[in-house]
Amino acid sequence: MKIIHTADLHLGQIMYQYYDRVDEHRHFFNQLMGWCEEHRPDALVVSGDIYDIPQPSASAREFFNSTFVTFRQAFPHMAIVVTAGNHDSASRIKADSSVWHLSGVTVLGNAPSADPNQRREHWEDDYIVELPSGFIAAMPFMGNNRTELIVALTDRIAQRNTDGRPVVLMAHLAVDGCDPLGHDDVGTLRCVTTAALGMGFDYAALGHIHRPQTLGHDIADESQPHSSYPAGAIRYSGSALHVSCDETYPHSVSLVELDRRGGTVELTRLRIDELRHFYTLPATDKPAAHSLNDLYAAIDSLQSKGLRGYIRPRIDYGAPLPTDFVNSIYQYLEKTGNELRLNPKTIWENIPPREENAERPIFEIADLQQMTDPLHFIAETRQQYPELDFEQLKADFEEIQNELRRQQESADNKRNAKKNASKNNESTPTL
Ligand SMILES: [Mn+2]
Repeated sequence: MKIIHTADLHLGQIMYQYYDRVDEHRHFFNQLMGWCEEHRPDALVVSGDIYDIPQPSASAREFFNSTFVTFRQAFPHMAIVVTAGNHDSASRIKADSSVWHLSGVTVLGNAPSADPNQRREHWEDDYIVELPSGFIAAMPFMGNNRTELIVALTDRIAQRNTDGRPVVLMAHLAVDGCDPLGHDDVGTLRCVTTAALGMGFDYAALGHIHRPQTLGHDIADESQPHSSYPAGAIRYSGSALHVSCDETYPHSVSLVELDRRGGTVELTRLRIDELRHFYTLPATDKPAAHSLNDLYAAIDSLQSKGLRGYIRPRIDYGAPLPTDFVNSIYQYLEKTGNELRLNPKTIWENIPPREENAERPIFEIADLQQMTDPLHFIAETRQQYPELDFEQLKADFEEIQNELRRQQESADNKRNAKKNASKNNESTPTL
């Protein structure tokens, strides 16, 4: 059984609240298309975080649809299995499942109910894709990390798998011992143990952690093109793009070959060529900019090399800058046709030492300007609230967000209904 494993697409991501990344995603899928052509896998699996936000834009949805229709048409015999991650709205993803099913693409949104009374007999089969060459257990993100449901899936496969075919498990979760470098929830990640996933799989194709890695193996191995593991390997393919500037490590897609149940796992890392990289300007081996002109000179030199990417200014704290210098940089970059893009979170160098006893703020102003999620602020300051049950608070926030979303939807529906009603009135001839 041969699969290509990727995850954490984060389609529709708007970088720094300004830049659409659709061309970067297109560049990624062009490479993925090439790898599918070259390696002819039995299945392409995408382990969660299809979109960057629960309510993706129409253009992000259109991009997903047209991309996966293209893959289906190009590779009619390749299974395609896509699951929802924590960034996705499980029910919105599920809403389109039946349409995808018609074209043989498995798209799974909701995790099974935590309440056993709500689950019908052999519910497991809804999450199992059987291929001539093997089985795929596809579990979407579960807010409650009920790993016993994962074990139920692989137990069910064990019943059906009478001829020793290999088993792939897809899930979107954090596992103990993973290296979450670059992950925005570091410190609040709820991990499951590897033991909790059971022994019923040969390869666990995980999503959620953006750094490619095989659990229990040195991260340095990621520079090798090939590795082989005994059955039961647990791996994060890593995200399709570097989702933030902290993720500058190499990204890859995992090509996995499995010979049989309990056999060996042969991994090939297919290195992704990113359309845009992250740069600090001036580079850290050079002096920080002492003026906007210094910064512009560094931008010009990057542009003259034909490089594209997101640049983060590195400026001397004492540099004389206009108060709206960030806008000036945006304007300057426009001449690159936005091939060079601004990460407005400036790195300040040579900040004068504070006086003894002076209180050091937890956040710089620039940090606060960048912060859009109140939970992020609370997470960073939680040591000041020892009584706080952060997980509860997080759940409450989610509930409020969902309620707001529902209200917005019903307001939209009412408005549209009104609009349609008045349109109909206009077209009705008056006698
Ligand atoms: Mn993700």
